Amino acid sequence: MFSKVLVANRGEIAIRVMRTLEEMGIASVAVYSELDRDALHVQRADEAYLLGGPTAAESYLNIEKLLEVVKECGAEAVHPGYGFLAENAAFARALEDAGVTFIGPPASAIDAMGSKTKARELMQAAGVPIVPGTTEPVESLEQAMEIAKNEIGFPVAVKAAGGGGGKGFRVALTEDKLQDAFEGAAREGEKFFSDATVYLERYLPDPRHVEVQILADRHGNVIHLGERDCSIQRRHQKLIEEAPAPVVAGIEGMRDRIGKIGVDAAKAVDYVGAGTIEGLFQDGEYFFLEMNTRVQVEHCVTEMVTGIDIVREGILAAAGEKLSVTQEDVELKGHAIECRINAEDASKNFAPAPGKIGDYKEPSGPGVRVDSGVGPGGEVTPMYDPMVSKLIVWDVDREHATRRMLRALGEYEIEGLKTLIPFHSALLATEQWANAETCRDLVEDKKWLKELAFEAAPAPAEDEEEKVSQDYTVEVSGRRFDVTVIGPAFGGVAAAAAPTNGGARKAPKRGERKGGGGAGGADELVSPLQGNMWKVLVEQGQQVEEGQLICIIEAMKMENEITAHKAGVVETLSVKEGEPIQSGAPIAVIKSAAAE
Ligand code: MV4
Repeated sequence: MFSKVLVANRGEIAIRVMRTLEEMGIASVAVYSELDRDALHVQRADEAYLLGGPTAAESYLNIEKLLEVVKECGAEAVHPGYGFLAENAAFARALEDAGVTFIGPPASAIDAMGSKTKARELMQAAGVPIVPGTTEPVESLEQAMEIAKNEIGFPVAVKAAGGGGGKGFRVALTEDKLQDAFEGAAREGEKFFSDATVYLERYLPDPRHVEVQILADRHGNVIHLGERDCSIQRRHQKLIEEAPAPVVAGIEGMRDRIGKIGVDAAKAVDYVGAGTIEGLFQDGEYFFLEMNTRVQVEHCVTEMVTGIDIVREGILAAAGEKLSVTQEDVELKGHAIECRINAEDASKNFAPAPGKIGDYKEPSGPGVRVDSGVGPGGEVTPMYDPMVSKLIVWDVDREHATRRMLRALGEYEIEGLKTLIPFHSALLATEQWANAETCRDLVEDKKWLKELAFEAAPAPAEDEEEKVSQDYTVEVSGRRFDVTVIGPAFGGVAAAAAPTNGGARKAPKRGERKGGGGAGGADELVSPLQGNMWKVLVEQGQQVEEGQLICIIEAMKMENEITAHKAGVVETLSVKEGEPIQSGAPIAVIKSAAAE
């Protein structure tokens, strides 16, 4: 077994891994960025090394520096956690070349699952059911149209081959929407993954997100630990996860069937370690979506119902040992729920809400687990993930677990920043949650949110609905960084930073630029963020519907779709493709027919 392991991550997952290392008698090495000098994961480790500047690129994504530190500290293995370099095959290979063990699957498995078309092809060959659609890239819009019309039927999902987790995912409900979906998915694929390749799937209208936890060792043992339901998402960000999945528990033999699908999928890529098969469940059928070749945020709910330490099994497997459990040993007991306690303001469309934590008191008592990355006096910086902690509870069944979660959420005290605690409390108290109703687009559509009476949110003005980004200035070691956090409103929090030359740019306040009953007033559509005008989809004089796509602004490698705030005629169009645009700058003036 290893005697020293470097944890190439930060926050709660770094601490989670270190806890298991300590129990296994293995020394832990932390790495950190300039922003994280005082972070909990640094204090928790036996040794700690500075990687570099505050941005992820300078620190947690800095492969060269990580290899240096690995050599210097003498760790025999590296645990990547999730995010950052966890699914980076080049990093896994570089470690292998340096004679250091990557605690995860072989680089070949990361590669195989990284390309979603390749993964679909492999899975189909292995007898794993995939969502009906193409396994070959779709070359052109014409080809997409032909396949959609003649083979799949509408609605159709267009997905980026390099994608995953909902990035580069578009839906065309009807034929006339296919071009937008095709081009949108390709563009996003190009931006995020430098790969414009897309493929098509039949769009399932009301599925549940069900995933299977897999463990595999180098001795040919591949087992599953049952499934999780992660259907409560917003813009593809999971918010609440539970195990087991209510919809699977209700059907005789279904767990074994889904479990076998997961095991077959893992075997097909010679998987080693802990991994997850993500899939869609609808009308008693299960379809493979993608495999995550890492330990996931929500692995804890499976740990609670199985009693198995997933991180420990992953380390054993990486060290060449056998899993400590067999499939027969795996027994699901009770029910577990996890709420992600993000520093976000649900009443402001989940706007990121980083800041310094004041007083802080975690819930405890029977069946309560809190995996946190910060503590009293700690800081959630806009530079990284906005998660404060994961609150996980266990109880004998779903109803009791729900009550326990509500109790625990009530005990949680976090001063200084807004978190999702009120949102979770409200959601878990609904009848829809109690009935485990299907909930596609639940949070997006505000289908339930409408009924939630949490934290009196001032009704946003019609044109203020989509809070998409927030600007911050972060100062580290005398350098100033302008950071734009693009809210989960656009496919996840992506913090990006660029050093600034002092004079911090100020984001105009919406009220200021729109209020006052000025000439433009409520007709004016302004840019909610700074970026580059990527595509303009309307012309001057054109009639548009409320919600119609007007333009796409590229900012920090994210595509931001700007839609019409009202129906009417585009009287003025102030933007051109390829030009930079400032936050608050006018895009268009849309006059409603009635007002003429
Ligand atoms: C889908 C889908 C419907 N049809 N694919 C992809 C990433 C993950 N976040 C969910 N994804 C979906 N892929 C096809 N062919 C619907 C979703 C989906 C979803 C599924 C179950 C529960 C909640 C969901 C929320 C958003 C999207």
